[in-house]
Amino acid sequence: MANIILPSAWRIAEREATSESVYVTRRACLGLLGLGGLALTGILPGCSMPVSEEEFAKEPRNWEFSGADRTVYPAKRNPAFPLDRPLTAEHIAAQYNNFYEFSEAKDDVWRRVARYKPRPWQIEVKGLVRKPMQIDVDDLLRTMPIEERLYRLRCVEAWAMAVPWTGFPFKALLDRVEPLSTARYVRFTSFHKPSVAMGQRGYGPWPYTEGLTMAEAMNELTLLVTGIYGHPLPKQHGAPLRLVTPWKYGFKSIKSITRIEFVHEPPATFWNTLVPHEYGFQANVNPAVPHPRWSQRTERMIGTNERHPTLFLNGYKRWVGHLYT
Ligand SMILES: Nc1nc2c(c(=O)[nH]1)N[C@H]1C(S)=C(S)[C@@H](COP(=O)(O)O)O[C@H]1N2
Ligand SMILES: [Mo]
Repeated sequence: MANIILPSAWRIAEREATSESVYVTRRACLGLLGLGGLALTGILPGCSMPVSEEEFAKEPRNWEFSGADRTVYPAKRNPAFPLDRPLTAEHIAAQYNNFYEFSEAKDDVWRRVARYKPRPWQIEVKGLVRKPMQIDVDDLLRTMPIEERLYRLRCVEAWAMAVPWTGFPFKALLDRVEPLSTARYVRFTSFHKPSVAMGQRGYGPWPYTEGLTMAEAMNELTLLVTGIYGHPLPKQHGAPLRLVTPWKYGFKSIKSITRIEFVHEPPATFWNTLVPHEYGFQANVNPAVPHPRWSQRTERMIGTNERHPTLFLNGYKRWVGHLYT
């Protein structure tokens, strides 16, 4: 695909990673500084500051309680996952999102999801399982062991946040569908609706897909997330159901899941298909392995811009280290 990139934006992109893909690096957002590349649409998007907590509270909410989850939130916090840093402010996390179905910029996803409807929502679980199922997300919620966990999330672009997710361990779903011994990978598929998700009218192997090995999927850390900050997920965070694998780069944590399949062969995934030399299938957080265009040694916390050294496996070695020896 032809692409026009301003050299100045590129130099900044190398200093402070800005976008997952060479195909989509058209703008860089550095604090107050806005440098836009030329979008293919011909629009030069601005680089806006997040609105304040007070102003944000006046905006229409991007989440609502369903009948089922009225009783779920706030869920009891599981204390097994301590944080080494303060939580990111809710209004900051809610205004800085990677969700390419809606925008290539992070600062306007929360506005562009307006017409997206996360309910009613069916989830299909199939493939190499004894008990395949198709279930409404609210029926799933009603029967799963819902809890809150504090996790760090590290984007491959070298920014990070720390948030309270609400959800249930992937393992609980696995126990219900009973995978066959021939299942070696799990393939996740996001929604596909170009009429509301403008990004899906452009390039990309839509819908967004991701994958895990069975061992990764079964790990205690692997969470299917339905809420954040003690309430249901706002649309920009991937309502009504997303994956969170905190030891892997954020792009593995696929949003708005419609299908979960148990398969024998490694599944093709969105970023690995688009830019295979930059985004591997495994995508474990590792300060010693630089991205081809930037270092991964440190990360910037969104909201505070505080710098932290990147932790091996994002600090979750205790839980998942044994998977990779
Ligand atoms: N369907 C879908 N899931 C996705 C993405 C996406 O573009 N589409 N972006 C990923 C990336 S790159 C990151 S860093 C996280 C960001 O999650 P957040 O916006 O809730 O912080 O979502 C991941 N899940
Ligand atoms: Mo990301």
